[in-house]
Amino acid sequence: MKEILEKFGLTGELYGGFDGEWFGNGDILESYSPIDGSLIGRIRQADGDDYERIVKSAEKAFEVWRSVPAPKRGLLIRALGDKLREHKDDLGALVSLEMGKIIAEGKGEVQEMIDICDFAVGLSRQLYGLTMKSEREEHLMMEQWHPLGIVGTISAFNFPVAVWSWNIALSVVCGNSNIWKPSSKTPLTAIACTKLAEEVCREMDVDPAILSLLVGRGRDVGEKMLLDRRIRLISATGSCSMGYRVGRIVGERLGKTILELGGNNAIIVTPDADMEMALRAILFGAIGTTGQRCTSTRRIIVHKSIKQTLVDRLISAYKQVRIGDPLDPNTIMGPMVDTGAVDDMMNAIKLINEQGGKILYGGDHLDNPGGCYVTPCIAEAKNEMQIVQEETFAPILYIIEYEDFDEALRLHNDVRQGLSSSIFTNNFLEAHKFLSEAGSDCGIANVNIGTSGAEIGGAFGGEKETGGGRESGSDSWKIYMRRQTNTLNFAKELILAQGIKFGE
Ligand code: UN1
Repeated sequence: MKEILEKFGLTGELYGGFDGEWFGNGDILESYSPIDGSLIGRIRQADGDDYERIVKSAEKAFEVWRSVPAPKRGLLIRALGDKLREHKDDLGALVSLEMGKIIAEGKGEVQEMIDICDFAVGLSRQLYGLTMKSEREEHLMMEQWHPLGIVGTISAFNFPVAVWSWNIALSVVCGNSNIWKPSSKTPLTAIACTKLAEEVCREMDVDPAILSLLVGRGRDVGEKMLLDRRIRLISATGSCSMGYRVGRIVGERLGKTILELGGNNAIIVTPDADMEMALRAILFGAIGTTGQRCTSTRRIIVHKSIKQTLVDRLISAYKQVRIGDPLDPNTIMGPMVDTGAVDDMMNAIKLINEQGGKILYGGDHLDNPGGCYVTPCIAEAKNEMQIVQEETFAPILYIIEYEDFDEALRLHNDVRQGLSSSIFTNNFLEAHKFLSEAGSDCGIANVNIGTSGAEIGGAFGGEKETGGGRESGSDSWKIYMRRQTNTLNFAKELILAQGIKFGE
């Protein structure tokens, strides 16, 4: 453990503020590893005055950065991608150490960072606008995409490094300055990433304030970010209740938002499914990251005729899950992020029983050091149960049965969230219906692939209470820029649109 921390210089008292220099005048934040509950870091957080300093530095850096040609901005992200390649294993291990996901997933998360960097480098030469035919003679219409200003990223503990990269890799090539407020549960991984970004900026002679860091209390600095008109876009990942607040406060000042909120993701398993493949996908979706992905599989909507077989096979697979130290490559499921998360899971299990559900497997709190280990849970449930309607950020999987396909689709969409979804079927008609406008209402809909583990090339995000934001691939970059429509007159007279004659 010590070794990993030393590799990133994360020893002694650290500072949570960065604008080219490291500083902080707020309270101390302590970081504990969920592996055994040990203290792994002490950080002097940024306070309200520090916040002001960071915003001023970001504003100054933006004035220079916005005029650097985009393909040159791309070179910085190429160098960041290379730096991440070099540190993939160490950073992956640090993610495991601080938030508890297994090392394979920790490294996978860093790989997502590398992938989005590659994507953004190509993008830096493709920030295209359109040209339009003008209705007036000798006129040209076109649109340009300009940098926005300062972008704030508020990230959650579960993807403590990748969410930052999905935002900043695009935002930096789009020409913006960035301020990152990470989860208070994962400050060390944020400091490590910012140090790597600092090195890259220095090597390339770029003001590191374009990648500033703000480790601080939500009610001090987080609140200020939301209210601050100088922050043009807030990209926030977290719970739906957090998203309602962010959306309301930023919306009141007509700022832009990307909201990546809760999911309640289901897999429909039909009688025509490849059972083997479905089982593997369910296992990864429900247990991966100890059920703490926003894309985790929470509901299985299974046809009555195959329900018992699926449940029996799932239970025997769950029995094989090796639970323990996430840094041990043999472990399949690590701890939950903290004891508060375990309490939430135990409370949900109580509610499942009270609301008429039935625990079929697991859901126990294990007596390991640190107190963050549980057994994954399978429960028989009804879709309309209150607890099923909520996102419990834990490895709890609800089994819900259906009789006809339309009922399966209705149950599938009958939740307030709309992030990810999937169907396992080899029936062409069912697969297409699922992807049609009358099918899944989620931002992500898959066939014969689980709900989690999306590639960076697609736009990532969801509908309804998931918030409607999109980040990562496709044309998600557009929200990090402002669109300008230009009309150029090369006629020798002034011609008004709509054929208006004025004062002639
Ligand atoms: C999240 O849980 O916040 O699709 C993001 C996935 C990952 C991203 C998860 N690529 O599971």
